[in-house]
Amino acid sequence: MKISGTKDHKNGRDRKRQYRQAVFGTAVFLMALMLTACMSEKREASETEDAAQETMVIGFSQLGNESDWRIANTESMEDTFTEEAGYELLMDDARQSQEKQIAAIRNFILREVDYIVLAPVVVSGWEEVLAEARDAGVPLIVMDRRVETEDDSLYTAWVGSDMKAEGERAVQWLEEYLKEQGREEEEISIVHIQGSLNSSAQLGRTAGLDEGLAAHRNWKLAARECGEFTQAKAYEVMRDILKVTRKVDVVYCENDNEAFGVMEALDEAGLTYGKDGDVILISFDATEAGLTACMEGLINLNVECNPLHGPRVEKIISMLEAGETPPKESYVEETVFEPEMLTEELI
Ligand code: GYE
Repeated sequence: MKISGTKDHKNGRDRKRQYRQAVFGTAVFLMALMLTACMSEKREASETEDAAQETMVIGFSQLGNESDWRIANTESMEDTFTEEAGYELLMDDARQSQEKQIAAIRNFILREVDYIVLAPVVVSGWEEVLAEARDAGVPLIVMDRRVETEDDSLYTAWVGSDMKAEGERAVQWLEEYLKEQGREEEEISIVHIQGSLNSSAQLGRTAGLDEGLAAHRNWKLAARECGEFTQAKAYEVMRDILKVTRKVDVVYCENDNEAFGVMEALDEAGLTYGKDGDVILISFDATEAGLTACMEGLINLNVECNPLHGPRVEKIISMLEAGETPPKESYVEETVFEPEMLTEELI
């Protein structure tokens, strides 16, 4: 199977290389005329040229900085694509704006980077700019969240988590947990704090819960609000929900930062939560802070979502450089955590 962009990209890189070589060759010729005696300078220039050719330039459009997960994800990219490893990482923080991400991709194309890595803020609206990257011959790797396109030749590969499976794991756990407590017939009032709307993380985790709601007639959706994956926004929406109802059996938070915001609001309202509390708290990500809260019994279930994609992206790039075809989609294996499973060493 032909990998989109790869061949053109190789041609593009070859052209760039030929161009550089031509420029370099002319420079060396002139130098030789002017400084025929100065052989050492020529040698130095040649070494510099070799080093320049070896550096691979990666344009990385990161969607923002909203959560602990995101920070860990950015750090993983920075730790992988280092100068010592032969890379120049050009990172652009789009601050949750798709427009900014599109502008960043266009800028990377203009700068003739070798690869583009995109962590997309939303699933839709990418066709045009992805086609521009493909037509320019720059391979584009989608990381973490997904893009929805009919034409999957618009990107080279994707690596990330199965967010719907994460939601399903949470729902399955809740089902079993309620059964253990003899509450399978009881009316269960669920508050749902969603992540940033139209992101594949939100869509997948929401779809998982929706399936659970459809399958259990006694599960009732008491409220559904967007917490934007942040502690501050989740606190705000949860505080407002608690002004309307205090009958809350479960809060389904789509990430750890939201869970912390929800805890603040529950604390203020005098409601208890977690292992020994009244409200069952479910969260996603399993960041260090999230797992610690889970170990302490404040979060009943933390569904893992692994942010350390740097080495995975690098593996895809290495395969492309070697002329191999990386898998179009790579899913990361993940699990779930309950308080009893966690120790400080594990975290
Ligand atoms: O769960 C959330 C982050 O896309 C999986 O984005 C990622 C999500 C993650 O901000 O914390």
